[in-house]
Amino acid sequence: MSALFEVTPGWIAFHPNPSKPAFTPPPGAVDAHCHVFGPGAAFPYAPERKYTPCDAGKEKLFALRDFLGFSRNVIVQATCHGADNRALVDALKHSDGKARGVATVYRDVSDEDLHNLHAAGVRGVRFNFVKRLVDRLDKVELTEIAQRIAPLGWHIVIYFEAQELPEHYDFFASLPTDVVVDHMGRPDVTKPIDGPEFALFLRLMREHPNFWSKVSCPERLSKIGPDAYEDVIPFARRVVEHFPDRVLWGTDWPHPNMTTHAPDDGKLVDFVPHIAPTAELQRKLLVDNPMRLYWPEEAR
Ligand code: 0GY
Repeated sequence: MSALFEVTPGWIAFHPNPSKPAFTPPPGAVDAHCHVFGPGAAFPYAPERKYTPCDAGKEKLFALRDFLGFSRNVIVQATCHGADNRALVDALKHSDGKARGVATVYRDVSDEDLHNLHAAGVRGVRFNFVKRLVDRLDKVELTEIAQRIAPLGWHIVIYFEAQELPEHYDFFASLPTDVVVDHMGRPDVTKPIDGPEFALFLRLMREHPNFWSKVSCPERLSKIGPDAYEDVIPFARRVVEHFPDRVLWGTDWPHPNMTTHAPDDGKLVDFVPHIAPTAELQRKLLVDNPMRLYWPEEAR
């Protein structure tokens, strides 16, 4: 509970005691999708937010990184902080260079703000199309932002649900930078993997070599039950095998808006060898690809 903010009723906090994964990530592994929430007393939640989370600060995130056997984080701005990136920047600055970030900005962002975000370690912006998370969806504004961040060498992270892809397909394809799709575009895994919905997402990836995908969030996509992800494996594995050089993976800690359970982060890490079955695929997914996108100056 934050001192200033009342957590959304029914909010499920992150797992207090995740298990140690059986799978050992390769050296230098990057958790490329996670968040920090507040703490609200220091970094207030945004007035336009759709939920108020429990506080989940940088110290806990960095401790989890070490416990799970990862080396670095990519911290993604969550909608509960709107375009106030102070909690993100604070986490980046306290990470000893082991975290980079994806911010949210609106059209009023100044060049100086962008410069400061870059200096702190931000390398991308996130555009959110999920209607339960944001009211703001102005493609003219997003186009302006895309044009302003492109010269910085940043990329765009997009979050949408599978049924929304036809509506936004042409807009996505027009984006001028690398584009990272969160959680495989949230497929409905009860539908056939060879059906039209997932085929459209695969086509986006295939026809646009600037597109990348996070093969993350089985805990949201699975319909099987707490900490069981067998129904998501074929979808994620297909993306990894078809696009091994353009996939990323992350825990999604502290797991905003889970309605059923607090995922065990150790079990999430154990999902990785099921979707990336060889050491080479694991190294690309967890090390080479995120390093190329977020730490290009160090990438092999
Ligand atoms: C995620 C998923 C969710 C939330 C956010 O920014 C956010 O609030 O990303 C969600 O509710 O599905 O990737 O963390």
